[in-house]
Amino acid sequence: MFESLSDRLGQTFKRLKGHGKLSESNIKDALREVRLSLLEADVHYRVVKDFVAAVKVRALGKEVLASLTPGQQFIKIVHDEMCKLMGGEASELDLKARPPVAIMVAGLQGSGKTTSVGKLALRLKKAGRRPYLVPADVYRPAAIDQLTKLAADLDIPVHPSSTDQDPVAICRHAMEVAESKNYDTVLLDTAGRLHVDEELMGELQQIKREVQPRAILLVADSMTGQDAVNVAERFDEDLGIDGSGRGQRG
Ligand SMILES: Nc1nc2c(ncn2[C@@H]2O[C@H](COP(=O)(O)OP(=O)(O)O)[C@@H](O)[C@H]2O)c(=O)[nH]1
Ligand SMILES: [Mg+2]
Repeated sequence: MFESLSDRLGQTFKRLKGHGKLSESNIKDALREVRLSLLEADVHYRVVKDFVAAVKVRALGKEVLASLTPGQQFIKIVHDEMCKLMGGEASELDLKARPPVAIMVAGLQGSGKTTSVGKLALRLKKAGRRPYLVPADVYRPAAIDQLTKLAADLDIPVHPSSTDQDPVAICRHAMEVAESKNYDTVLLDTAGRLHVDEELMGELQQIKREVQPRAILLVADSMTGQDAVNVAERFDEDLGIDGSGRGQRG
C-alpha cells in the first residue's frame, strides 16, 4: 500500500514542481491521490476522510521547511500523519517475569505467524535473551518443518514437536523443557485457520490457560484491509491480545 501510494504521489508531484508553496489548489490532486490510494487499500472511509483532512490542514499551515521542495513537504506530512495514525509510539514487550516467559503468537492461517516468530526470536537473541521456538501448529502440512528449518537457520533451539501430538500438550511440555534447559523466552507458534472458528479459539484458550503466556501477539496480513479489524476484535474478545499498541482503528 505504501509503495503504491508513494509511486502515485511521485507522479502527482512531478506536476507540483515549480510552485514555491503548498496551496489549496496545488495540493488538490495530491490529496485526491492519497484518498484514492487509501480507499483502494480498503481503509475505512471515515478514517480516510479524517486522514485527508488532517493532511490538508497541516499542508496549508505554516510549517513549510525551507530545505524541502513542495512535493517533499507534502510527502513528509503524509508520512508523519501516517505514523500518527498507526499509533505513534511503539510499546515494548514486557518480559519481566520469572523465566521461562512465554509469548504466544496467534492469527489466521497464512498471516505470517511462523515468519514473525522467527523475526522476534532473532531480535530477542540479539538482545541477549535465550529464546526457545515451539511449533504448535499440527494441522498445516509442513508447519513444524517450516519453524524447525527457520530455527536452524537462525541457530536458535526448537522444540521437537510432531503432528500426532496435542498442541496443548506440546506447549506444556515445551515450558518444562525450557525451564530445565534455561531458555528464558518461549515463543509459541500456534495454528491458524482460514477464518476464525470456535474450535481454533477453544484450542488457543486452552493453551493460554495451560501456559499463562506473558503476552499474546496477533499477526495480521496488512493486505486484508478492514477484515483485519474484525479478526483482531474476535481474537481480542476470545483470547485477549497484547501488543496492539494504542493505534486508531483503521
Ligand atoms: N511480503 C511478506 N510476506 C510475508 C511476511 N511474513 C510472512 N510472509 C509470507 O507469507 C506466507 C505465510 O507466512 P507464514 O509465516 O508461514 O504464516 P503462518 O501460516 O501464519 O505461520 C509465507 O509465504 C511467508 O513467506 C511479510 O512480512 N511480508
Ligand atoms: Mg505457521
